[in-house]
Amino acid sequence: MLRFATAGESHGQALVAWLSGLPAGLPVDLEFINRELHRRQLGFGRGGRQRIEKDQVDILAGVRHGQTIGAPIAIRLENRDWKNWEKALPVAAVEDSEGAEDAQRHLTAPRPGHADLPGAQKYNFHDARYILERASARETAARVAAGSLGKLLLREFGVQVLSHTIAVGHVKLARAASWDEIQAVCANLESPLRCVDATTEAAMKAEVDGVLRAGDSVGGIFEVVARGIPPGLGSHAQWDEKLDARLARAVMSIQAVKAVEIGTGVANSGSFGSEVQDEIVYDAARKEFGRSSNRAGGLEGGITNGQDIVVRGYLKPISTLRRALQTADMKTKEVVKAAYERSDVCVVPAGGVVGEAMVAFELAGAFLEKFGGDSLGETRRNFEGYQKQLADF
Ligand code: EPS
Repeated sequence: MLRFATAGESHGQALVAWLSGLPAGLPVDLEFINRELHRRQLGFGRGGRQRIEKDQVDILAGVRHGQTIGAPIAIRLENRDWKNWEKALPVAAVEDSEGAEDAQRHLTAPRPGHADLPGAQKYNFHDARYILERASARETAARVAAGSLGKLLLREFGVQVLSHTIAVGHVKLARAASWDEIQAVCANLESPLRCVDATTEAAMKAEVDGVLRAGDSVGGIFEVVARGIPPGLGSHAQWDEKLDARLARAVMSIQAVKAVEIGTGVANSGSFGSEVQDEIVYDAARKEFGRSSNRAGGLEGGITNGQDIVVRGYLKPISTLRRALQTADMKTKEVVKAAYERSDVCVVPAGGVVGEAMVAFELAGAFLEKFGGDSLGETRRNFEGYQKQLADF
């Protein structure tokens, strides 16, 4: 079973990821993983933190001589900012002394929309510091490292997982993006918002500029597209085996995501069946079933159908606002302005990279459930046997 978990606070020593279940013999391309980590750090609207961090994967276990060995993989990502937080968040108990309290950077004015207050209530701290440190989207760096290993497995079988921005605030891409355009926008590390359309991207940039000036923040929509996934991953047979449900959970778990859409699911709910279902076609030369459109986003009955997998994540605006909203102090219970600390104002392009990681990881898991294999060669044999079954179908 393919699994991963992360640990680490935003301003702690490091983030770590633990991953298990990849077959042995998978080549591990460190440059690829570092490029993915770099892509996550980009985007117009990020805060000052990205000038401090330079995420680079440090693999501690499970990879030797450039390949997986079937053992659990342990990954460490340094937090360069830790040196500025050592005094605030030491591991050891803090002695009572003058100034010790201030050094801990308590946060008692919870930000509406953030995990600050419910987390503090749940864990019984009258300070949101411990909560926000872990709720922080800094954690997504560890997810991208883990997801990039899922991508490396899928890459062996001709699958690519990419993303692009389809909305920032009120500005929305009004047309479909082609695969070539999505590939180009993912290859272009200079693209400020990772939108395939230059005019729309300029309007998106203006939207971010506006909120920067106003001390506000803005959300948006990213779209993840996976190409090359064979039909037959996931299952209709049981609720928790449905791959659309699993993908939705994986993307919904990303910080600030408040809605997930598969294909054009939202628009489909307001259309007639004849306008929504993708008609089935057969390509005799390739001995392949296909669809004349892909409104289902590559999933029917919770099973992949061979079309592109399309998953959209809807991000709410970041809850840290320079022009702070009203809140109630956790200690004094007085009405105050919510806390403000350095933050991003728009994370949609980075959200897309994290979305790719989560989708890739979930697809890699479903792929290994179907094809199994303790070594990559065994996985490949099983995959090829299935390819033959499909061709003979
Ligand atoms: C975040 C707040 C900011 C972001 C951070 C997520 O960090 P800081 O409080 O250190 O300025 O930059 O994201 C990252 C560090 C990252 O690498 O994505 C938050 O509160 O969620």
